[in-house]
Amino acid sequence: MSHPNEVFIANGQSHVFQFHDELNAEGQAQLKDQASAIDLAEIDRLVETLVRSNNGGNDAIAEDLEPAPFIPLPKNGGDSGQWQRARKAGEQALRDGRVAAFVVAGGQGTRLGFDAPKGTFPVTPVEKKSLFQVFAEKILAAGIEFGKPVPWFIMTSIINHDNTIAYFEKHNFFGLAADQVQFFSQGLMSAVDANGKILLADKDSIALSPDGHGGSLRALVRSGAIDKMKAAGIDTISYFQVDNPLVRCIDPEFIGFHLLANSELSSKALPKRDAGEKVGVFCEKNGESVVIEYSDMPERLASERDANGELRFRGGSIAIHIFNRDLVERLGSGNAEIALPFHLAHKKVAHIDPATGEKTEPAEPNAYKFEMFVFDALPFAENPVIIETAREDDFSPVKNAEGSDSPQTSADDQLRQFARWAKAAGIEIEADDSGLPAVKFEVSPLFADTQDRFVKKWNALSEKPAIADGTVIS
Ligand code: UD2
Repeated sequence: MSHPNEVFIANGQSHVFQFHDELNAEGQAQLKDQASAIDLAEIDRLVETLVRSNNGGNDAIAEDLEPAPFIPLPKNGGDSGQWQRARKAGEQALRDGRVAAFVVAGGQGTRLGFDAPKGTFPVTPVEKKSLFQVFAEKILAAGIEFGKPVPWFIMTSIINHDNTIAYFEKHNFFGLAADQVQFFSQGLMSAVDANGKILLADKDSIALSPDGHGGSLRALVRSGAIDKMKAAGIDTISYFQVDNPLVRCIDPEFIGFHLLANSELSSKALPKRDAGEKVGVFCEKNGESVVIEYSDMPERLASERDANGELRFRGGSIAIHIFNRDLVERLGSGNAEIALPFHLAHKKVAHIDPATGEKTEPAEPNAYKFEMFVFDALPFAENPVIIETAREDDFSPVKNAEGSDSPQTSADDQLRQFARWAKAAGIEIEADDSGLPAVKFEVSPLFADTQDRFVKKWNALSEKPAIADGTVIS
């Protein structure tokens, strides 16, 4: 193979090696390593189609949109028989060992301002368990309930891969078997300037960032995770994000809906809280299901109301999906014809000015980053299914340090859930109008991770603990 320098010269990117001769051997090797991992043809194509035309990949995206229908919860008019059949089918798939859990945890977590892998952030109200511990215990509980351990795949990125693994090792994988948890790192993309020139983060390194959660599909294939699933007889992948402690990592009803419909990609929707809520929206465009990200949704459509006064485009996407393994293989195989599109993000990226060799901290966005979004898989999927879920049982993410979607709101939502379960079991708990209990207590996922299970387990306890501030039911 030729030295990457030659390839970079041929592609008008010679400046990447401009400081090469000033570097020590280690710096030279690092630069060469990073450079050889870049797909210059892909960068060229993206610069042509996205940066030069400056359309961010979103041109005309919001034309001809209709709201996508979703299967309502029984309490909102859904057919309870259908939900029961789904639950049975999902439980059978879990007993048969066909399901893996998959969390995408490669993001930078900048909004939270937490300088460690986001999954290690403490979230539960009493024990301050981390996001990763909550998920681990839910996955462990599902394995115990259905008699087959559920394998868990965790996508990291170069930013947090080693720290994530070290964290799990330190905590003995929270009770899971070490080989039940598999880590792999997602791909990277180089940032470019407005002229399509690749930016140097330092003289010996390229400005690289994770390729978006949509990069998970090709990372699942490239890392060999998909082959491992195949070998283990897994065809159903339960996908969730790292920031949401309420998520039902393994949800038999959801799995059942997916399998009974022979779906390649199923999604959970919840009615948007208000027109401005920052979640994607399930839509139909030319007869296909799509998710339109909130930032691409025209205000006019986002706030449109139907005859009942409800938001017309109300099916919010909370990034909980089930993928069929074949779809991941197809989309992650590297065939450009059927790959996810890239979106453009205009960001501030500190870089080395090729003219002066000095590091520049831009005051304004100077760089374009390329990211894939996993929900762009939807139009490629056969028989997509969208089911409604209840916000209080599936979604309360930790995104911001304060205000909405913060550690405080998420801990409160967990408390409300525990209080609802307690009430359903006949336990008297004082709570305010929003359902927030007066005492802070916590239910371990290993005791119960649904209301039904809680009631059953609670009723079976010979000695029932008094619930007070700091009580942990485990
Ligand atoms: C995402 C969705 C939004 C809604 C919301 C629900 C997008 C573009 N928007 O918004 O529609 O569903 O979630 O909470 O997805 N990640 C990686 N690698 C990356 C980038 C992100 O693993 O390169 C992970 C990240 O660790 C996190 C998840 O993807 O688990 C979400 O990323 P985000 O915080 O950028 O998404 P957000 O909140 O803008």
